[in-house]
Amino acid sequence: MTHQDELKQLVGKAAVQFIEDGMTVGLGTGSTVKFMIDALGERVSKEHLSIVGVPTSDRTREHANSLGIPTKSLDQVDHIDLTIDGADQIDRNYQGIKGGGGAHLLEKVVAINSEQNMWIVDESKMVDKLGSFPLPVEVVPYGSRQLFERLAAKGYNPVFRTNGDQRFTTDSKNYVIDLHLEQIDHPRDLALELDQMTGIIEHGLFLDLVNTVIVGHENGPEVIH
Ligand code: ABF
Repeated sequence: MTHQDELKQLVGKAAVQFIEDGMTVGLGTGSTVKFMIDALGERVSKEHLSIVGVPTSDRTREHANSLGIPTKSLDQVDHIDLTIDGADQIDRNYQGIKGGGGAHLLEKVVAINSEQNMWIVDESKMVDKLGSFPLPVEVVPYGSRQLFERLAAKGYNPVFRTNGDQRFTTDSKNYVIDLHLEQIDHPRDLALELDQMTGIIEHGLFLDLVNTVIVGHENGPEVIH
């Protein structure tokens, strides 16, 4: 296991301690969350913890179910107590970039329907400014080439995400365009601009959404509220 994976496992296990019996828990997507779900599966089987998971991707649902964690879709529950998810970058204002795994649309849908949101990351994700990680944008396939050209004309350095020699498609069967911006000085302005571009379904700027961040360090998990 790499050092980064050790830190991911550390925060995954730390996060599971915040889950109480009877909770409805949003389950994020990504390799850090995988460690969290592994730890949650142990608590469910050993402590007979009674929880319901609301997954943010097909792969998370399959992983949770394989460990005996019951799951329901968002529309089958009346609320979510706590969502635990990963992130690609978090800045000093606890604004985030998510979507490196292509799941940010359903992650954001689950997040805005959660009473509490927690991000679990290894320390490499903490940055001064967002942007060195390409900003994922989920787009409608029909007209995506025209949208790509509009983003290029804005100087946003768009790249269609691929999966081998095919276009990458999300669980919702949409495409992802990654914007190579290097540095995002005004995340709110950019979010507003992207929100208004027809054809863009959702971008990976997660602003004013997180309540708690657990950062994995060599000397242990740091819990930031
Ligand atoms: C997920 O967590 C995605 O939004 C993001 O890309 C990912 C981070 O990936 P990892 O935990 O594998 O570093 O929520």
